[in-house]
Amino acid sequence: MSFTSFQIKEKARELGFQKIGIAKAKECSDDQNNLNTWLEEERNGTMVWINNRKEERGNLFNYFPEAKSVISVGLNYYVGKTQEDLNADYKFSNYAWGDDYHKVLKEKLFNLLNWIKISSSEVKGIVCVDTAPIMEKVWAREAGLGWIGKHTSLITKDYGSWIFLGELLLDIELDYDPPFHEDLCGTCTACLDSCPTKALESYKIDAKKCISYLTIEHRGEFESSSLDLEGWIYGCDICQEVCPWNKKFEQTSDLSEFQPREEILSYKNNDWDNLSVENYTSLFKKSPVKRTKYKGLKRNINKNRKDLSKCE
Ligand code: B12
Ligand code: SF4
Ligand code: SF4
Repeated sequence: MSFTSFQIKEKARELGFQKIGIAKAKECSDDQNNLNTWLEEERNGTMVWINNRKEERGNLFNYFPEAKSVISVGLNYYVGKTQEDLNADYKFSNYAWGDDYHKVLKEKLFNLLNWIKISSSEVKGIVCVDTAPIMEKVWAREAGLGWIGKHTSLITKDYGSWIFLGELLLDIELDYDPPFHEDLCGTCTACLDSCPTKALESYKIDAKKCISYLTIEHRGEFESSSLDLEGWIYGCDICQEVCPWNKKFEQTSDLSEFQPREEILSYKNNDWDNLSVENYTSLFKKSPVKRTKYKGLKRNINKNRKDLSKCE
């Protein structure tokens, strides 16, 4: 092998990742138990795809039997703006203001894999970003990037939790980083106290109650008429906005792909209320918002519109 762990990290940094760590591939039985209990308690709602591949998600070797190393990377997406910078009363999660992160991270990770293959063409690797059946936050923790907070997202000491995660799984041994086994949440409960739908218990989420799930993953009409989306038409950032680690350590990314699309900043309530299929299609080209489809986004806008009109 003609490269070292150090050189892989240098290359990953050159590709733009702020956080990089390497974990030894292994079974993580406590995390697997947490996943299984979470599923037994039906906290996944209608996300049956988590249950369908739980054997792989809970044990990396069921997904990639030859795995030896997990290169975990983090890409900062905080762009220095908040919901206050949007012109509408509607709120729109900052992770979806720009281009689809799946594509952005995958491109960089494939670049890294191809670079490795130049010197060792026989190396087998798998690029993962979000959709692969693995527990990304667990691997980020094992690779030393940070800890899983009470709001269940991965927090880093230098960028807070505003980072996307991705992995390159390899069938070769490398030098490993120490896992991040500290829990720096301490006695703080800001996220638990601020979640408007009480979706969070310490370190555990009930996705069915989470506004992010309801506005992105849930299909069809909302069952409860008393549901309040608190103005969010796509995703929800509250538990991250209130986290002291974000308030103190968030750093602004100048990555062009993650900068907010002009319309997201400038649209008024009226523009969202009258969003046409054509506007939707052009505005959300290459964006993660495509996941809800026009119908889903429209449903979210209408639900919030009814709540807003009650306050007028
Ligand atoms: C399903 C999913 C969701 C679901 C469920 C969220 C969740 N926390 O599980 C919904 C739709 C709600 C969601 C929302 C969001 N998501 Co999401 N999501 C995922 C996905 C695809 C799988 C997560 C999963 O497997 N969940 C099942 C649970 C059981 O697994 P887990 O959370 O990893 O399990 C740990 C903890 O939950 C905890 N735990 C669970 N049960 C128990 C029990 C006990 C006793 C203890 C102590 C601990 C504990 O420990 C587990 C490990 O041991 C990942 C990508 C991936 N492949 O991992 C992205 C991912 C987690 N999402 C991401 C993002 C950005 C979001 C949002 C911020 C988007 C938004 N702004 O709207 C929100 C955040 C909401 C929140 N508070 O978590 C990022 C998070 C990046 C980061 N820094 O952590 C990921 C990693 C995608 C990526 N590639 O960047 N998401
Ligand atoms: S994303 Fe919003 S609804 Fe979901 S757990 Fe966090 S604060 Fe609660
Ligand atoms: S708000 Fe407090 S408890 Fe919640 S994740 Fe951040 S530090 Fe941890």
